[in-house]
Amino acid sequence: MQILQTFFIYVPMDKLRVAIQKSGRLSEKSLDLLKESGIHLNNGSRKLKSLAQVFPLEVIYLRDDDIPQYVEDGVAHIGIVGENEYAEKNCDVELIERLGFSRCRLSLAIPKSEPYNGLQDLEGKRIATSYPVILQHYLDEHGIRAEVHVLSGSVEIAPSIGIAEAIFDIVSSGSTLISNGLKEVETVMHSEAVVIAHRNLEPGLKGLLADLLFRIRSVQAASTNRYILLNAPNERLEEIIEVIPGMKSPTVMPLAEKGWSSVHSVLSEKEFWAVIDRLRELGAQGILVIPIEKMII
Ligand code: PRT
Ligand code: ZN
Repeated sequence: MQILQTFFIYVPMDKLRVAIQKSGRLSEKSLDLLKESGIHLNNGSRKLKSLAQVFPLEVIYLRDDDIPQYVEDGVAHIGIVGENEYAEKNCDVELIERLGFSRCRLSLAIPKSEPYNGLQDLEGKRIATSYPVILQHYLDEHGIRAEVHVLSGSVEIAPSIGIAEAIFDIVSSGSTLISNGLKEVETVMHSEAVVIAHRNLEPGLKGLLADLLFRIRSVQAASTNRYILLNAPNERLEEIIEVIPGMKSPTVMPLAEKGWSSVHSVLSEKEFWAVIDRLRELGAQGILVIPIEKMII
């Protein structure tokens, strides 16, 4: 008697491993972005890692400073970090998407009372920073020789305690500089949260990354666009359509009242007020503006 044996070969499905900041300015927005992209994680309270429920993805929580190296090594396939951290660590990873949140800049600042006539004033000075690589690169590029003094935190107090004449640090609202008696003299780089990826992802992981990016872009497009509905007098319809061209072209439907149409379209947040003013000039009435949840382009 022949015994038929069936072998089940278990092939583990690829999971995209995403590194996000464990706790800090990037954490909440990074998690929100995943959530809005339909990625729900199955342990609410943050642990070292969590698994997504429907999408094959796993999140590992790390200090932001460590994320570029983990992505370069392939321990994480992608990561969400500040562009400043990506530039400072100078790891061999690919920047694949700018996310538009956690915006800040990296600037040089000196005591408010000091005169400033240009970068040459920093020649031979001590500059305190947590970003020595970006700073040194900038100084070299501009032919300035200064002493870079590396501090891991509280950089803004360096001039007042006499360990540096200038600082190079993250600035957002500028209030930290002001409250430490400093003034911003040069903006060296602008930064926002970015997605970085390992350079040699296998095809399966690349496919998952493409799916994730598609979702992220849909969320981002939705957040920067609004759905607009208005009533337009028919004699100005062509001009109104020119002002709000929409994704393909606006939807135009006749109103019950003769001589009027209802126009539906999509409007970018950037041009929002200028367009609304123009529409009112053209006789549009009953303008409604509605947030969009997802935008599949
Ligand atoms: O613990 P871990 O190492 O993970 O976190 P971290 O303490 O190194 O970083 P975190 O959470 O403070 O910041 C994470 C990222 O957020 C940074 O790398 C930036 O990309 C971005 N970001 C955006 C900022 C700020 N805005 C910001 N304002 N990071 C820091 N600041 C600090 C800055 O260091 C300075 O002390 O806020 C102060 C300046 O703010 P203003 O508003 O007073 O100008
Ligand atoms: Zn950090």
